[in-house]
Amino acid sequence: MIVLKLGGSVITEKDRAETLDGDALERAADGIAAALEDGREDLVIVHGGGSFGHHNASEHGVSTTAGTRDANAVLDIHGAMQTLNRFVLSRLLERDVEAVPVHPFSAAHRDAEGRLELPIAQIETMLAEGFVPVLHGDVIAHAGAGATVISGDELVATLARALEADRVGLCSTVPGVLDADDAVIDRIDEFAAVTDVLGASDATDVTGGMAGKVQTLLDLEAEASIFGLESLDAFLEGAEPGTTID
Ligand code: IP8
Repeated sequence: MIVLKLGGSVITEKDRAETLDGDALERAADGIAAALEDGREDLVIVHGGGSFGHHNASEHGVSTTAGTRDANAVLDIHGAMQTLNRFVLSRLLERDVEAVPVHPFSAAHRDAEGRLELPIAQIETMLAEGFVPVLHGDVIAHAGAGATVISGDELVATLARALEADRVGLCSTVPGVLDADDAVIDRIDEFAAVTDVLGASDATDVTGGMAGKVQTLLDLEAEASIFGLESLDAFLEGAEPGTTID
């Protein structure tokens, strides 16, 4: 099975609040629909926030570690992510992909150590029944902190482990992890080999930085790829576009 993340910056116009990149989302939806038509492989999709969610979170001072106990703030952030999720679902449904929402706020929480607890039986049942679950970065209850942000990347890592994914794909705004000359690095199998270009990995860097993404993906059993939208079809067909991390 495959866990695929559609980066928020890929499917939205990052510089304009709550604006979809309609063309990019349609292209991604076309690729997903074509891949599922060709040969059914279980697929779980996660999307990020881009111009949805992030500005609401920062207005309310909420991050992955700083929480809120204001229900209005929670609804603001969650509502923006739900809106984006509806757009993603509708583009998939238009193409006969049996996409259904899983809203992390209603399904998951963080424990007092900040660890993500995401029950997986619901998602497994959806997959077994032929649905394509679509999760998203969100705000979730956090023991001792109110509610904090959960990034799509964290969800991807947790899902890949719990569902024993065969492959993980991060569809990003860049064609892969770039070296000092802006060339795509084909393969990364240890972090030490890329510290020069990525800088040291910071454990708190979970919402976007490439160093954090690479470190998170290196820790997974499954082989992972970071690639641009132009390579989504190739990834779904089984190729290894962009940077492969294993
Ligand atoms: O774009 C963040 O998800 P990400 C979601 O994957 C919110 O970091 C609510 C800011």
